[in-house]
Amino acid sequence: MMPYGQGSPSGARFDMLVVGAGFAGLYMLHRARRDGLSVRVLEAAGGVGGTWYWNRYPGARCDVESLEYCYQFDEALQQEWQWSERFATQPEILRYANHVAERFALRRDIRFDTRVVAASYADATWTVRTDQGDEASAQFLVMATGCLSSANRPAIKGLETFAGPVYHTGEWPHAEPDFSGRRVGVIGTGSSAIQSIPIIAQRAKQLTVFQRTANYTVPAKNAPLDPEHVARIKSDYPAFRARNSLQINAFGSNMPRSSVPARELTAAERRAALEARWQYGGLFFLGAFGDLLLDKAANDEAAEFVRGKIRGIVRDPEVARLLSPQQVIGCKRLCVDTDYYATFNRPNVRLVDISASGIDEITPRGARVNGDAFELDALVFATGFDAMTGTLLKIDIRGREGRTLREAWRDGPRTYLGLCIAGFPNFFTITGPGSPSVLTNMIVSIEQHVDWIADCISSLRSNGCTSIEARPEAQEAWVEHVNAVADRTLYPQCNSWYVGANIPGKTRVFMPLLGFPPYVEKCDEVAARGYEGFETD
Ligand code: N01
Repeated sequence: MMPYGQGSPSGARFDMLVVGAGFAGLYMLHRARRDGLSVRVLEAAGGVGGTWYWNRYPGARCDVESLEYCYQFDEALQQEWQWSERFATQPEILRYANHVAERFALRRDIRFDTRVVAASYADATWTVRTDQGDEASAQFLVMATGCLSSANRPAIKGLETFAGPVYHTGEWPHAEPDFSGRRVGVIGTGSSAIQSIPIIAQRAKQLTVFQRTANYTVPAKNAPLDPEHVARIKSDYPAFRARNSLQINAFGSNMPRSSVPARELTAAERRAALEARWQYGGLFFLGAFGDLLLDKAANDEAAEFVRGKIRGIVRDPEVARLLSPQQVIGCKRLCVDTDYYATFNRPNVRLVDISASGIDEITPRGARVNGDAFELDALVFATGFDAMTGTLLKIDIRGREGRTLREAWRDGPRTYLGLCIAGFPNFFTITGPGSPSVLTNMIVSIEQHVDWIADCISSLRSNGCTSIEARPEAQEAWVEHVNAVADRTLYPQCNSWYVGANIPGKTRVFMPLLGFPPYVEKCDEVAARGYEGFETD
């Protein structure tokens, strides 16, 4: 049996256990240790990095700019680390995570290759069981398990008969598959597919893309970082960070969302605004109008603009038509690409529309759709994740009186502030459902949550309390608030993973909260009022 970090026997007791050593777990460990707590992190992977450890598929890259997608808790760290490109690649982000682990000597308190399978609460203590067959306990349990960490592997008839290798973008092997001379099939056209398809197309003999729903994607316009731009940002990094934290999504103060609604602009002005943002590249496209995600007419105009771009790029009109999404733009996560649409002009790439009835079956030699056979040597599932709740619900979590999280969340996730759950004392979720999380720069949201949790624990201890738990009525009011905010927008209108629509049978609830600045204000206010909405003991 492996020890829990250095010198800690199995069954050891800590002040805090953290599940996951991605960006959330790493900072939680650092901050709690700094506050004098004994902490252990349990991590299923063989290394740090979380999502950036697992998602090492070709072309994986962040869609938040690298100067923002990094920690700000340590000024020397943010000054010294050198990013090479506007949008960092997965290998570079993983190097950064490893650098942080090294720099702050975090590894000694992380146990790798250890998956938490159960956690239960009794007598102000959480006891956690792992797949290594041992246990550890702590006063506080922090789930730093990520929002997109449970791969969605759809059950397609005959899949087990396929003769070639099968990959999932979210669990990509460390040894890069060799696709040269091979006929590769990619299932799915979300962000992971849209990033990997242009690269796989260059490597494979033939690429077949199975598309259920066409997706909007805008060019990244990625480039090496300009040293003068970097120097400008770094000359006053804290002020840059402060400006970003006032943006609705906690990033992008260099190209803020317009406050002008589309209807107040002329047709030429609207077109110019969309074109400027298309040329600028990245998610900023959705900020072209103040009401782009609020007003259907404004949204339709942006959507049609992108369809026009697709028609201009893709030479075959039928392929262009199939690639043209029809849903509200932005209510599924907007994708950011390099050469995605142009890839469909390549002679070795074909698009198969499976919108009518999916893939009939996988056979040993490929896939069958509508009776047509497609021969394949390798299959790539780019089918996403059981987002936000999947990983938590796979763990047998039991709170007060043995109540399971599965029961508590039977009708969808319910939290107070996305941080705590009624019936589950001393249990925290970093970037949990009901917090801005996936609608923001995740690292900014992670730091805000970690600091809030650490401050909360310090306050409890200085008041001589041993436990804290969300009150049911505060939680209910919060769930209503999250839904009410979403209902004022166009977000709930699509079959997105934000509402759990990608997982058969999952309850439909809009899981993240829109609007970072008011959320931070609310969290600070709750703390300032002596943890309003919580019961302490
Ligand atoms: O997953 P997705 P993803 N048969 O859920 C299809 C983040 N991310 O891994 O739309 C056939 O978006 C599904 O079709 P449909 C980012 O937040 C960020 O690509 O459900 N197809 C869809 O096309 C992102 O949103 C970055 O009809 C099936 C695709 O698979 C999130 O991760 C990069 C199917 C899944 O798309 C998830 O992205 C990558 C089935 N049974 C990811 N089931 C960046 O930072 C599903 N599909 C840039």
